[in-house]
Amino acid sequence: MTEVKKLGDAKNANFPVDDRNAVYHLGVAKGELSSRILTVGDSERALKLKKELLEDVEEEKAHRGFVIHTGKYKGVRVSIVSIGMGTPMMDFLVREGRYVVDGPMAIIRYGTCGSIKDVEVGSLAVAESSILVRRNPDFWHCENNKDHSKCSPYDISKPVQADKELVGLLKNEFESSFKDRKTVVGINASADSFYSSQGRIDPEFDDNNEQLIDTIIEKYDNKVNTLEMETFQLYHLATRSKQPIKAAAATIILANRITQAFLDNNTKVKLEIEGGRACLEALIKINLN
Ligand code: R1P
Ligand code: URA
Repeated sequence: MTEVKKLGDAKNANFPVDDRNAVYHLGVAKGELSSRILTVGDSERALKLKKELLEDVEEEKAHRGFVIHTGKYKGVRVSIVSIGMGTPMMDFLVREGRYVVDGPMAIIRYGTCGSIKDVEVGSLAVAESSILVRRNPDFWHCENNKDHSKCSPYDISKPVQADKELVGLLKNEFESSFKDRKTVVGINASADSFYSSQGRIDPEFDDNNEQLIDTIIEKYDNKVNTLEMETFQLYHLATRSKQPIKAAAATIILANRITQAFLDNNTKVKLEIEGGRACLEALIKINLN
C-alpha cells in the first residue's frame, strides 16, 4: 500500500529536512533509496515495472508527486522512481536523492519522446548527450515591445554528456532485447515545454516557434534524434555532482514529428516493460566501486 507519511517540521531553510533527516520533496531519509535508480515520468509505468520485475519489494513511498518503489532485481537492490514531468522534478530527484544516498550512484531515465528524424514510432533511443531548449520570455517582453531582433525566442544550449560506460551497457541491452526494432543512439534535446519549445504549433498562443525544429536540426548537424523534457537536467547535475553519479537515458519513440505518427497504447505498454527490463539489466551491471 502507498505510504503517505507526513514529514515532520523542517529544520533547515537552505536544505530542508525533518527530524529523521527525510528530504522535503522526495520524503525519504538515508537508507530508503537505492544507489541504483531507474527513473520514469509516469507513475503507472513505475508501478507496472515494479509488479513485473521487482522482488522483495519494500514499503512504497509517495510524496509531492514522487513515488518510490524499492526492491530487488536479480538480487540487486534498486529503486524505481516516478517523478512526473519536467526538469524541476529531475532536479529534486538528483539533489535530494544525492543527499540520502552514500557514495557513488547510478541513475537511468526511461521515458517517452518525440523524434525529429526519419525513425519509426516504436523504435528506441539512447541519449549519448543532451542539449536544453528553453523558451526565452524576454523575446516577448522586450523593453520597447517591438525590438525582437536583439534576442531569440528559444535558447539552445551546448550538449552535456551521459556516462559513456552506462550508455554502452544500455545500447547493448536495447539492441539485444529489441532485435526487430531500431535503437538509435545520439543527441537528445530536453525542452521546457511539450508544446512551444518542442516546435508544436498551437494556434491559441503566440509562440514564434515555426522555425525551431529546423534550427535544432541545423545547429547540431542533423544529429539530434529525440525531444523530451528531463534528460538534460539529469546529465547536467550528474556531471556537476561532487560525488560520482553515472547517468544515462533511454526512450521509447512515441511521436514522429515529421510524419505526425503516434504510437498505439498496447505497443507502448509492451515497450515500457521490455525496455524497463533492459534498463534494469544495465543498472545492475554498472560498476559503482
Ligand atoms: C511528456 O508527455 C512527458 O513524456 C516524456 C517527457 O519527457 C515528458 O515527461 O517522458 P515520460 O514518458 O518519462 O514522462
Ligand atoms: N514526450 C515528449 O516530451 N515529446 C513527445 O513528442 C512525446 C513524448
